[in-house]
Parts: sequence; structure tokens; C-alpha cells
Amino acid sequence: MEDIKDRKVTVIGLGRSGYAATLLLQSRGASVRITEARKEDELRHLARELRRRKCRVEWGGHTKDFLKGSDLVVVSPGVDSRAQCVVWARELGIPVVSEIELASWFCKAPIIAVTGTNGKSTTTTLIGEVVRAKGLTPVVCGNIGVPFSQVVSGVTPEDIVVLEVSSFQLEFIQDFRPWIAVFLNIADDHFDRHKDLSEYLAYKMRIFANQKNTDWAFINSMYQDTVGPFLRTEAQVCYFSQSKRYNENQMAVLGVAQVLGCVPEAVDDIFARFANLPHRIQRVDSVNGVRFVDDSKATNPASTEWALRSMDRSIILLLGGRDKNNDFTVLRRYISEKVKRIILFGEAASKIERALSGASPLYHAHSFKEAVVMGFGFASPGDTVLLSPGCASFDMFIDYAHRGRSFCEIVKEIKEQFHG
Ligand code: UMA
Repeated sequence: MEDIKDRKVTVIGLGRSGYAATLLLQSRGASVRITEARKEDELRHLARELRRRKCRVEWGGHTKDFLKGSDLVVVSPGVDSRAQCVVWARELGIPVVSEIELASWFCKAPIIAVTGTNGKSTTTTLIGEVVRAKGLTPVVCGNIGVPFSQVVSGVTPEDIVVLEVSSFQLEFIQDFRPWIAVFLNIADDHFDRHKDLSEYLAYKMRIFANQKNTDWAFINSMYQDTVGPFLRTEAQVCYFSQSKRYNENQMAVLGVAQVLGCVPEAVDDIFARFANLPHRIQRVDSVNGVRFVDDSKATNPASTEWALRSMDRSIILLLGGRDKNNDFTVLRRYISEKVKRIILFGEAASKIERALSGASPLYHAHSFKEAVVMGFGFASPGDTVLLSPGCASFDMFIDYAHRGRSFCEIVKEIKEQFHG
């Protein structure tokens, strides 16, 4: 399938990945069409732009007819393997691949791929810095925000692609083969899409499936038994674990640095200079001695647990949003130890209340703004108001970054009013 010229390809999903995949395919001479489930104004300009480029666009729903005659279907990460359009493609005997699989066909550089439930973006960014410290050019892309397809044409054999990969992107790979693959962790997440933890883990383990004995597989030793039944790889397997000085993710970075021939002192330097990524346990401001911390990227309870673990006591915790069929009781331990009050907001509020009642006093806010304002109202000097929602943001926001920005704006208003 890598010889794509003059092939008929249908792309499913007109998001960032679908748009980038369409342009990549066109640049390689394929005849491309794209189908999109939604019909919303924000997509109008993209649809118009693609039509201008002689790409047929179907939107407002998928049809089997539109797929007919295709040699290949490329799916966006948001498309489930149980989706009707994928079922149709299979009935029609059309191969289905993910956007990262497609991009990998045209990639001239080695790939370092990072997966896990939490910490992917930070680890990917740090590995990118290690590559740079080695004097090479890192191309950091994937789930972190820039589709692989968007950048792959500019990648040279001297570069190194550092790719953050989600289970969604691994669901439809075939030959995708990273030189170094890193598995950080697994926790309950995405149960609105994956049937259970086994299915979720099986997809994540595909990151190692096509590796050869000249490749490297880095696996967090904490999950050695969990991943055992799912791990099939010819790669050299290295297990890493937390040490006194470094957390697990840093140990993974040090392992990759060793393969790259980067000295530990240089990596220490990178760790020392590294500030948290936006919306990941990021300090926003202080008002009257109350710290506000934005951890909007915590979209599952395990990620909220990580934030609580890494912070001091005296927390007012803002929790809520759209549940992904997750279990919030895992938070009880740290909440009893460190959280003074919990403010709930969004669709999952009642479910979270049932899971956490008794662990700490709970309050319901009718809006996100009210949650932040209530949090400040309950806080005393020295306390931290922590937004670490443990849920997806899509019930109230475009994405987690939008939720984080909104939090920062409300904090700014609170500060102005307080000093005003
Ligand atoms: N769509 C269909 N049919 C379907 C399903 C979706 O047409 O059956 C359409 C949607 O209506 C929408 C489009 O597909 O218009 C969206 O595609 P998408 O959800 O795949 O999103 P992209 O904009 O392509 O962004 C994706 C990743 N999104 C998801 O995995 C949900 C982004 O990760 C990633 O940054 C981007 O590709 C570039 O690689 C975001 C994410 O939330 C950050 N990832 C999850 C996470 O980290 O937990 C996995």
C-alpha cells in the first residue's frame, strides 16, 4: 500500500489528523476523498479548502456508497474500530489504517514512540530535548498535538521523530515500527471507547509488535506482570523503574538517552531546565496566599492521583467534566490525606459524589466559574486550589486546553476583584 500514487483513498474524520492525512496523500499523487460525521460551521472552511483542492467531501454523516471503490481507508484517531463506517470498509474488503501508520510509510528518519495513560506529553517533550542535546533535530509530533502526517514530508534521514502515540492511533496500525518504543503506564481510561483494560492494553502493546532485534522496547517494570500476556516483540526489552532521585518517566528518558549516547549529566541539565507543560500541574497565580494550580490535562482519575501525590496537603480540589466510565474511588486515599474540600462540576458530578462521599466534604457548583470562585471562597492562605478534574472536558469545553485557559481567566478575574 506504500505505493500510493493514483490509488483511491478515503479519509474518515475531518479533524487535524484527517486534514493532514488528506494533504499528505494528495502530495503523493493519490486520489483522495474525505468523509466527516458532523456538519458544523467550524468545519466549513476546511471542507471548502479541500474541495478547492479537488478532494470530494462528504459531511454530516458517513455512507457506504462513499467508501465504494476505495483502495484504502485512513481513519482519524477519533474513529472507533466498532464504528459503522469501519464495519462497511471491512465488508467492502478495503484495508483500514490509522493516520500514524500512513505517515510512517513516508518517514525517512528513525522513530522514538512514547505511549502510556499519563505522562506521555512530558516524556515525549523531554526525549525531544535529549535528541537536541545530542546535536540532532527532533521532530516532536503525534498525540501531543501536531499530526505526524503534517510534518513527515519535511523529515530528513538525519532527524529523529519523537512521536506521542495514543491507543486510538495504535488501533489501526499494520507495519508501524518505532526504533525505540516506550511504555510508561496504564490506568483506567477511555472506557467509553475500549471495552475494558485488557482491550486498552492490547492496543497499547501494538507499539512493540513490529519491532526487530535491532530496536528497543522500554517498559515500566511496575507493569511487567500486567503487560506480560500482551507483549509480543523481537526488540531488546529494558525495564525501568523509579529511583530515589528520578521518577519513572525520567528513568524512561534516561534509558532512551543511553541508547542515543547522551550522557546523564546532559539529561540532568534538561530535567533542571524543564518547566511543566501548559495545563500539567502548572502554577497559575496566588491571591491572598492561596495558590491556583492548573492540571486541566488530568482527564482521568489516575492523572488526578498523580497530581495529588506530588502536592502538599491543604488542597481544594476541583473535580468533574465528562466521565469516560472510570472508577473515581481510586482517589479516596489521597483525598482523605490531602484534600480539605472537593468542588464538583459538570456531567460526572453525581457519579463522583457517590464514589467519594465521606472522603472529604463535597460541594456542587452549577457552572465551571462558580466552581473556581467557590474554591477560592473555601481556601485559607497557604491552601492550593487545584483544577485536576479527572474527566474529559467535552461536556463544557472544546478540549482540556480550553478548560485550562478558562480556569486561568477566572483566576485573573478573582485577583482583579480581590485587589480592586
Ligand atoms: N469523526 C468522524 N467519524 C467518526 C469519529 C470522528 O467523522 O466516527 C470526526 C469528528 O467529528 C471530528 C474528527 O473526526 O470532526 C476528529 O478527529 P479526531 O477526534 O481524531 O481528532 P483530531 O483533530 O484528528 O486530533 C487527533 C487526536 N484526537 C483524539 O485522539 C481524540 C489528538 O489528541 C491529537 O493531538 C491529534 O490527532 C494529532 O495527532 C487529543 C486527544 O484528546 C489531544 N487524545 C486522547 C488523549 O490524549 O487522551 C487520545
